[in-house]
Amino acid sequence: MEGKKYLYPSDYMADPSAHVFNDRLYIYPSHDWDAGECEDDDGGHFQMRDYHVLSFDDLENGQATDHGVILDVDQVAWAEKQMWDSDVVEKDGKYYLVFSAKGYDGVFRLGLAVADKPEGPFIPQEHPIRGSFSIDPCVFKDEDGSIYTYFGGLWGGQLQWWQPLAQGNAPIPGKYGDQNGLIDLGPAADRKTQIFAKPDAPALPSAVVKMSDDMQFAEAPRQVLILDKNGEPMKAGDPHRFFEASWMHKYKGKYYFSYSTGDSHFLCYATGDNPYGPFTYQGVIMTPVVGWTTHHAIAEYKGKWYIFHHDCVPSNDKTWLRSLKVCELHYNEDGSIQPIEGLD
Ligand code: FUB
Repeated sequence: MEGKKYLYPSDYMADPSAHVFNDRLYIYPSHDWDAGECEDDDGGHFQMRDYHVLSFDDLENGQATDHGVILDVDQVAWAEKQMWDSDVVEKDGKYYLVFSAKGYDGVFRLGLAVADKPEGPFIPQEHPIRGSFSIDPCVFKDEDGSIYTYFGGLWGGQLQWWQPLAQGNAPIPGKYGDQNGLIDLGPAADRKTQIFAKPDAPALPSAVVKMSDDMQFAEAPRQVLILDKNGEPMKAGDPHRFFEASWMHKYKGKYYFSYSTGDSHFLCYATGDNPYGPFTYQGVIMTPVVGWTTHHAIAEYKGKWYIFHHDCVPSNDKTWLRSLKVCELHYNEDGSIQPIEGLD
């Protein structure tokens, strides 16, 4: 594939998850629209209400098929708004959509909806996944059939409310105790210059959890530890630390955990030898794109590897109106990923 291609120019969509089901490529994006909300550091301008699914049988030369709305916020009893990133996994012939949404209590949780086909319709469960929190699920099925969900996102994604994970499920909004190496955020208007952890403290980790047969959490979520090349936990002040948008894929037996660095706008990756990690930081996959957020998925289709992501070029940099894009992903002989220029 030469260069990059916009996947669906006729609508604003973002946060792609990509999977091949029955030889067809499916993209599960967030569905952006202009809700007229002011931009803020908690993502209040991302007021998505529904999900569509797109599919392709010829990614490079063909057009996307839009299968229409597969789930609307009004169908989900527990969710009030903000249908953010989602992912889909196949298990025993059923398709499970795991999605992020904000409940009536103002807390982001992960929801579950089930379908008989990859293109839906998806029937939501009445309650969020037990013990879930924060945003941006990536549901990864390993070769032995075990399913893991990676999730979490800082700032508006509320991951900082749930540190340390071992303390149970009660959120602690507004509290950033020193014992965790965290500092108080102060008023929202000041946030741009602040971070949630002291720069030389370990970066706040995302979470991974094994799923049970009924696609609930089979265990307490574990921290996803990213180590630097010296084997030390990556620091909160490192511009390559985790922020949101987890993705997991496997290449030549290695586990590749990739993510967005949020306020420093990179897509980065770390590798490990099992699904729980720890993962060792390897480098940047994509430099910043036009638009504040960057978010991706990596999948193999018809013998080639691709990265799916979004940018805000078509909307003239309106950060809440993003467009899906794809290009090829290339590995070096040693398994490292060749970095991609985000502005191309
Ligand atoms: O789409 C809303 C949020 O923006 C996602 O959850 C993040 O990953 C970022 O792309």
